[in-house]
Amino acid sequence: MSDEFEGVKPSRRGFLTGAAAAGAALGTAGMAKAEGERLITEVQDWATGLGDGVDVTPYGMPIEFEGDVVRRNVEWLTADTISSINFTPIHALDGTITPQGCAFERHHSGAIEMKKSDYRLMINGLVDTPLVFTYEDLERFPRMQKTFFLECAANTGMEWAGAQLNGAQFTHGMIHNMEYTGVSLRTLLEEAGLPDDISGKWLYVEGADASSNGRSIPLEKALDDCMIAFKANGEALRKEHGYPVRLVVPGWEGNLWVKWLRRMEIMDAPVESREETSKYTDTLADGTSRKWTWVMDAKSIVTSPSPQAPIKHGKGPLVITGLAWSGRGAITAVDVTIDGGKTWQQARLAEPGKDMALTRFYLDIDWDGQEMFLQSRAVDSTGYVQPTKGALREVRGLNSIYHNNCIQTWWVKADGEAENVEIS
Ligand SMILES: Nc1nc2c(c(=O)[nH]1)N[C@H]1C(S)=C(S)[C@@H](COP(=O)(O)O)O[C@H]1N2
Ligand SMILES: [Mo]
Repeated sequence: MSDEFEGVKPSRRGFLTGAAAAGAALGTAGMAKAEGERLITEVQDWATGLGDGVDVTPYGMPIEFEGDVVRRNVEWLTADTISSINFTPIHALDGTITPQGCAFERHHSGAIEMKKSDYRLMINGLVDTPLVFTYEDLERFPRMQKTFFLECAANTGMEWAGAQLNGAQFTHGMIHNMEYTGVSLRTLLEEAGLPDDISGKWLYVEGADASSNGRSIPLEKALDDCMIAFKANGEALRKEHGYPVRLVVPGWEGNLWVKWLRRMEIMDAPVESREETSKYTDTLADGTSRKWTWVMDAKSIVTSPSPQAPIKHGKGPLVITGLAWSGRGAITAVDVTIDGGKTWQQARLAEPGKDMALTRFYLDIDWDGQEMFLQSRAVDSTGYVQPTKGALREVRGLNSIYHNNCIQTWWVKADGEAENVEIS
């Protein structure tokens, strides 16, 4: 063994001590018993024959036993599957990156199929030179790579008037988090030549699908941190996420992240399109509405245990885990309560929070087997604290849809099953 490994290899004594300590901790929980473990002591089928060759799976799918980790619909929201939505199985995922294959989809007129060779992107309006780029043109600009969450403004929107949907996938699954590769929007807009004075200017963005999903973005935001992405999690965007090119608008509502991006026009006023007037406008408690609520405020959710991820192992060591995010910056802390908010404990962040990306949190407890009212509460780098449902309702009333970032409660019963409830 070469010298550079000496320092990192655990000494035999250290290793044994570690193993003994772990054994003791697990022993109290009644798990990890060596005695009578036939899966260890007897030779199994998979060890007597050969496995698949490397030619069997040119592109891999999850193993069949994970077949329930899939997008799901809510039937009464899905009368029409073309202008519709499905949900990410966040209750069954861990870490922070959402695989494209189970990342929720939202289409206003279905997912369209376009070849890279047919792709064109136009920049026009108040620019020096209107331009049309091919896909290959876009690949020749300096690239950037960053991870961001996309949350539909309607995520948790069914929960305003009461606890409705039984599962984190359904209450909070209109979210995904991917590592994007692409070109900064500023780079492209500068190529076309920006107006001398950008203040008060807008960028109207639209997609190539029949709905076009046109939205107006303040030019300041477009030049700040937006990007046009052609890769997600290292591979080409999937058709349903906008292949070959989508807009990435960090921290802002998903509706602005135009898929199959086709045209961007610099204007001196917003368009006030359907998607930013009759939709994506928030009704308030007094019946009036507010618009231009682009930023997704800090929010968190316990993904397990939860209604679709009940506790099956009984009392003892329990890993409570979930996700937190903020459109205004990074998550700095997540608190968890098991008694409906009487007492809070600070959860462990798996990694320090990153700006406008999902953060994974864990709280390891010794569960006494009694019912719990489980909640999580996110704090972001602006100091903002995720509000209770009651506090949010005071401002927003019961008839809102979008931007519901309230604290969620799971009632975990003594048998480990969990239910979506509200506590007053
Ligand atoms: N062209 C186009 N872009 C679109 C949409 C659409 O229907 N057409 N839906 C928007 C909405 S409302 C959301 S929440 C996100 C969803 O992105 P996803 O399908 O990748 O999850 O895309 C946005 N971009
Ligand atoms: Mo959305």
